[in-house]
Amino acid sequence: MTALTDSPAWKALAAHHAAIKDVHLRTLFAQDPGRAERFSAEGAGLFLDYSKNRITDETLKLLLQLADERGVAQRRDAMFAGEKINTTERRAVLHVALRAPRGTRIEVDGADVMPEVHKVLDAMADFSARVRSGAFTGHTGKRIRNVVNIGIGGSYLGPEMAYRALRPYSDREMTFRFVANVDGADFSEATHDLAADETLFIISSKTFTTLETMTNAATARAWAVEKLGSDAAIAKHFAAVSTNIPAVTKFGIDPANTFGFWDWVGGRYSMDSAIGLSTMIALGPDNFRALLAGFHAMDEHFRTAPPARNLPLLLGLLTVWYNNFFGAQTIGVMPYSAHLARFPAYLQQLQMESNGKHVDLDGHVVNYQTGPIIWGEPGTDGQHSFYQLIHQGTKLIPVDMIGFCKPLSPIAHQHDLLMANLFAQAEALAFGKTAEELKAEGSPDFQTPYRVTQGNRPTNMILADRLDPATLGSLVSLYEHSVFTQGAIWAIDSFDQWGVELGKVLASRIIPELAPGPEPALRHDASTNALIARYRRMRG
Ligand code: G6Q
Repeated sequence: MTALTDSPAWKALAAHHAAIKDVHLRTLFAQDPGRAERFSAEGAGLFLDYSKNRITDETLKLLLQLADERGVAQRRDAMFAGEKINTTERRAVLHVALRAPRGTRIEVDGADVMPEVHKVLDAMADFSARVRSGAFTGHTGKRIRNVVNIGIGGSYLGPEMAYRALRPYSDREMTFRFVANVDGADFSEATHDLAADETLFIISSKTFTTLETMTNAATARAWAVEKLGSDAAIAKHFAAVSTNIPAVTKFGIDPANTFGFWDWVGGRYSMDSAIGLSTMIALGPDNFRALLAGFHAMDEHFRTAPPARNLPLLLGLLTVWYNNFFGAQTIGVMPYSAHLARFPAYLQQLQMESNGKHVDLDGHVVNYQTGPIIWGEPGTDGQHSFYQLIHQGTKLIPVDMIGFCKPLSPIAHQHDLLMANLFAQAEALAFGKTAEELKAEGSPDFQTPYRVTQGNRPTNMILADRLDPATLGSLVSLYEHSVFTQGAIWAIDSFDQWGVELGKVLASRIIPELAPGPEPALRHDASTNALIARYRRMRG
């Protein structure tokens, strides 16, 4: 394949960018009142208005041509067919199988994976139902009222995000906590008010070797045994989710409480696998299946919708447009929903671990920018903090805004205020306020330069009916496939994460050097040596 920057569409986009980079959204809207209708698309319960982007019909045509030239559709079909598109790990990438309905056939190495997927889902449903009904009891015969998920990264961010997002659908009689950090404070804070005889720990770890999770799992075991007075309590207070069943068995967790998944599920793509066990216990099996159905609806949309109306494809291509042609380094994601407080953090891993790569699939260092930095906070909170920089700073920050037409909260009258702010921010970012407008409004002259808001700041507006399980599934899948689209354009492996390995290796070298006793000979750089020595001194 031609190098990305030499491809005809890329070159045409570069020339096109030079021609339209200074054109204001005010001009684009004035010249083309039909653009709001034309630059919007709908699918799997989500509506996307992308008209407030710095694009024309020509931009869209060239971006779609780029997707075509780079074989995005072929790579997508290879993923859905179970081909080993994660080439650096020689693995299939099949999170789409986790939410495919019964009866679908998806093969990896000639074997249909779907019967196993549904077997695990059924086992999770049975276990969840027993925990929720009180049929599953703890060591002293009491029902389980607290669930603590112990896991980190992909084995944490999804479950926590989903629980917070869908709390109104959860069993309010139960408490759900999430422990990720190896900082003992995380475990202490999560458990300080919990009764051990009513608490279930779910150890969520694909590998069952991760330092943080194994350390917290050992702490949880000691906590439970100490409070319940017997090793036998482990069988009644621990469940596990892993691909490494021998390690789970060695830890002492009852095989009946153990749920598997497969190497073709990447950690950051695993919230809809058994890693979602805490989600299923919180919401109940039916709501979890609705979540999966939402994921699947967007998968089908991505697989079958025509390119010009394909939401994940469009979102991915717009990211490439700003990242590579406008030089935007970051993208803000602002959900106008307090329930989606952890959604930006979830997307941060999804996007940055997937597309933070500097080598292409052929092993060559790339000569173009890859994955942007993702960050965000719920609106309206962010408006009273960092939005100033987006409105009037010197950096271009494209923003995705997410809103829901119906509230989840019973305090429904506040919802119009929330939505008014959502629409107002997108309007202000796009159109700003000119000196003339300020003057006409009577703004004092001396303030005018400071009050001018340039506008021309792009946004995508994603609207849905209501934040329910299916909508959350669809929303996550939208971003998964947007990330996929970007990775396919940049010809990188979006499914490995070699960059996180080095730090892990170095930490394991330093751990024994911090052990109590005489200071060992340190052979790091001068800075690291001095920091270790200072820590040992100050720790006492
Ligand atoms: C995700 C990453 C990473 C992983 C954690 C936890 O794609 O691989 O975030 O999920 O390191 O790993 P385990 O589930 O194996 O404990």
